[in-house]
Amino acid sequence: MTRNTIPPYHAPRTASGDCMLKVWGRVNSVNVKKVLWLLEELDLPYDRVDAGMEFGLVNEPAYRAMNPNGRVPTIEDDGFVLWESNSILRYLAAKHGSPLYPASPAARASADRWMDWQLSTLGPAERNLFWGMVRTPADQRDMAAVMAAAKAAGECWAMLDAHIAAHGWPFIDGEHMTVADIVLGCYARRWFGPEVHVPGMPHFPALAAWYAAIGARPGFRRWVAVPMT
Ligand SMILES: N[C@@H](CCC(=O)N[C@@H](CS)C(=O)NCC(=O)O)C(=O)O
Repeated sequence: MTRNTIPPYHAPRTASGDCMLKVWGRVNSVNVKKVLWLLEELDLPYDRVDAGMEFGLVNEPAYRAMNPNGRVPTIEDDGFVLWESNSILRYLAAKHGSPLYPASPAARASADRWMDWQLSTLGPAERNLFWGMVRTPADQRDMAAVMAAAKAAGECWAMLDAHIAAHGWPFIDGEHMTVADIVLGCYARRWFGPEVHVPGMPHFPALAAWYAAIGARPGFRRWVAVPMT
């Protein structure tokens, strides 16, 4: 496995010399990418510490005290510790009054719904596709599991493709981008990427148009478009 070479981001300091916001997590994690992309959208200063997989740290008592799951990402924001990437996105966007987390209850719930769908349905469906094709040497791949995951993930993406096509919106939930676009955009990278291409993957025109649009966001280009490792 190659180490990701993106240098840590050193944001401008506050008057005391510290960033209020600290992020723990390796940059090749899909869940960390969500947070880093959002931070780019919000233009927030932060410090990041590599953690997880080859960087370790997640089993250290001090890290476990923050995040007993031993997973990444974790954030600390002015003394408040939070884990679960989708919750982190909701928290940061809400705290900074960003329209990325809409104020109206219905629009907010709809964004929440797609984020929950990623956690409950899409993520488990596509996991073996990513892990098999990206994190497993070719001669050790369980291609039956990879193909089953490609089929299951395709069924999920077909649903989102139909949703986007039916509404004709530029973003998942309407005319404006939300945190749901960030979450699903990070996962769409794992569907459209050449790294995971296997025979028979269906083409989804509406999904591809949406993916091209969010793919132009600077946060996507910086953190998500990079080669998957
Ligand atoms: N539901 C959690 C999942 C967290 C998770 O599983 N993160 C993975 C990286 S994507 C992880 O920590 N893997 C172990 C490691 O990096 O050591 C979230 O969305 O934050």
